[in-house]
Amino acid sequence: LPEVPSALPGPTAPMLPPCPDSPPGLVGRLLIEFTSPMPLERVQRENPGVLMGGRYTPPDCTPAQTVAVIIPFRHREHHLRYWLHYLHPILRRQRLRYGVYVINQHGEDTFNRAKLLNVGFLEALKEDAAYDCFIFSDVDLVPMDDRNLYRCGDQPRHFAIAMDKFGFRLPYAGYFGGVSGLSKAQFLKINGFPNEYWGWGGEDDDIFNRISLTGMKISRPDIRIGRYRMIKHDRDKHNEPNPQRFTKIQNTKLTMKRDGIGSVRYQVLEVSRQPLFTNITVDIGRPP
Ligand code: UDH
Repeated sequence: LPEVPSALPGPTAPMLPPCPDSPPGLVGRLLIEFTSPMPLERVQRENPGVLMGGRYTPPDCTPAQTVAVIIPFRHREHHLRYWLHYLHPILRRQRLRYGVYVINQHGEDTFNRAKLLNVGFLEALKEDAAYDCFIFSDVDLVPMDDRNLYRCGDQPRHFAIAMDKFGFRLPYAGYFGGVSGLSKAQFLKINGFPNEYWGWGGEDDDIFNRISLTGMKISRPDIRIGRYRMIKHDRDKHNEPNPQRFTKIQNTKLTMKRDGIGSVRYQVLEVSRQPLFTNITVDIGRPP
């Protein structure tokens, strides 16, 4: 007699085994460079398995999590093409069920990275309530090793711990910038990210404070695995260093209760599903 499965698979969902903790097809250290031209058509051609809006589900296993990758964005199309070129194949090899959300700040007022990330959290959940892990990634950071798994764990995760621009080391012990990941529950526990850091700097330290103040600890990969290349660029217009950042990060304990995911105000201007990502253009206002 043929072996009969103990539970019969439904008509639409074939029964797949859980995805393995250590995906078998990883290659380890990767060669990352940003000199060859990277037309979007090429990136699309090379990633046929990615569905409209930048969604992917492994064909051969059922992942434990559904991951929303959130990218804060304005005027970095050139960087985004490299990011998509390198990250889609990596995330696929990591056997993730994921979607990529580019949160594009409308207009030319001062940039606000952390507020855009809050918007990304809420808008991704509107697209798919199944998201339970959120990876927040700058558009110019590409991991040099695919063993750096873009998943969430029992503590907030910092991925970009050894960037080339910092000599492949942490710049300081409490650094939480570049690429980080929080489960939905961890994100809500810290009331999300601050909305009141306009311009460059400090918001990642505020997030670090929120995590410490709620009794959580940062988890990090091995220093040999958490290596990143950053695409070299000049300082953007309208993202000048924020002179208030030093005093603001002294006050996280007071501000985090009122300023966060519970108080974010914005207006979505456009949601557009592209072949390799979902673009959400948003008006987040301007500094007071
Ligand atoms: N970002 C944009 N557009 C902007 C500003 C920021 O998309 O106009 C996003 C982007 O995802 C970027 C992230 O926000 O990766 C962080 O901003 P950043 O790259 O400016 O910050 P970083 O600390 O660089 O990487 C600071 C300026 C470095 C100048 C170096 C001159 N040699």
